[in-house]
Amino acid sequence: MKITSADVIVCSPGRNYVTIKIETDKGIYGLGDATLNGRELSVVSYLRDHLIPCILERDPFDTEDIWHYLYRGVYWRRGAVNMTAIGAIDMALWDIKGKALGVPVYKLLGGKSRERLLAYTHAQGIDTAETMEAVAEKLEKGYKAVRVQSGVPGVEKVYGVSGEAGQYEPAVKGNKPVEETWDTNKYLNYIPGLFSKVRERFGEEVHLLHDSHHRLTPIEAARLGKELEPYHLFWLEDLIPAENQESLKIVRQHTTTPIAIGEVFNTIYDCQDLISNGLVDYIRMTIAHGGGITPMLKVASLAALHHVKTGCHGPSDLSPINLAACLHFGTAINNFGIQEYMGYSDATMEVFTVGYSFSRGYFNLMETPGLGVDINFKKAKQYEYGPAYLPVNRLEDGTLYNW
Ligand code: GCO
Ligand code: MG
Repeated sequence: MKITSADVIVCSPGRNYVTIKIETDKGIYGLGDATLNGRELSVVSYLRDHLIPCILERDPFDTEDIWHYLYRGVYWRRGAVNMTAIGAIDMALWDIKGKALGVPVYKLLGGKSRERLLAYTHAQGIDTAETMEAVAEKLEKGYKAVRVQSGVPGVEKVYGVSGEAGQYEPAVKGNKPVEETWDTNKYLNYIPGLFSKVRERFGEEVHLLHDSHHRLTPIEAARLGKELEPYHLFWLEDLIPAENQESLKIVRQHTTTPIAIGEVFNTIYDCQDLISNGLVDYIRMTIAHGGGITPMLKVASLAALHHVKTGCHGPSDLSPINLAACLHFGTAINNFGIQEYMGYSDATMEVFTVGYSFSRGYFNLMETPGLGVDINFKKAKQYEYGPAYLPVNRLEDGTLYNW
């Protein structure tokens, strides 16, 4: 079998998505998600101008060699744009392999390690009262795990809280980022009270998660972890920015609240110290941004050695193709932890058809060959791309901060 051509589709059904379609001489094609929120077109150009020409004529079954060819071939290793592009190709090649053999991709990765996959969703509100209602609504829908985010009184806009009712979407269409504001002190004073009320009302059984979105210093993160201990969180996510990983030791020394990190990582080298030094409990890398299924199997193996489980990033700013790839991966590995799931807009689901189902807090994979996802080109064309940016964040005195 040979790769004969490939193209990149950019569409915006509710939000921007980038998809690669790789064709073969056997009439089988594979799909991969190449979406990098806020920097979409850089991946499009990288794929079209540089990577696609390198994979023509290759046998799509040679995923290991093709991955190394692209990873080492660039010379300038790692980086989000590079690894998202490589990840999309790798995903599409596994899709082709599954379709060619008539089996779902998970069967090629290790087979079935579980019948269904636990997912967590988001609940958010402008304050505790609204957030509690959002949690109640998700529990009524059957979710077993909920990420709880709330606005903080006195802080104008907080990460994870939508301006209007409905789904949280941080990327705003326009030609430059919107600016948000932040106050750590107000946040730290507010969040423990929120979780106390949520536990009191909803009991111990529901898994609760929270995302600090890279906004704390190590000692502030330690305080939050410690103060949240009585509420037994499933995880606290991205407490501190991930560049200075040594500093997670301070957090670890002070709290038993489980820690999740890694949605912005793109290679095993970004997480190897955190994992091997026992500084995280869940690794958040995802298939699209982590360079594909091929390297993520290695991340999962490393994590398994150190009692770390997976918790793949699965926001609605990655397409259902990435979600499907995560589900095949999560079905096949032993140390699957949980899968993020925000749901998708109706427009998105007009464009993509999926081979998974979701019910009462769990995903079930269908036995469709390959990744089990498809894209409707005619529909996709109706939703035109427009530039969108993630926000930047400033402290109340105007200092630029982490978003
Ligand atoms: C999450 C993430 C997202 C990111 C978004 C950026 O935990 O789901 O933090 O909300 O902010 O994916 O594009
Ligand atoms: Mg996050």
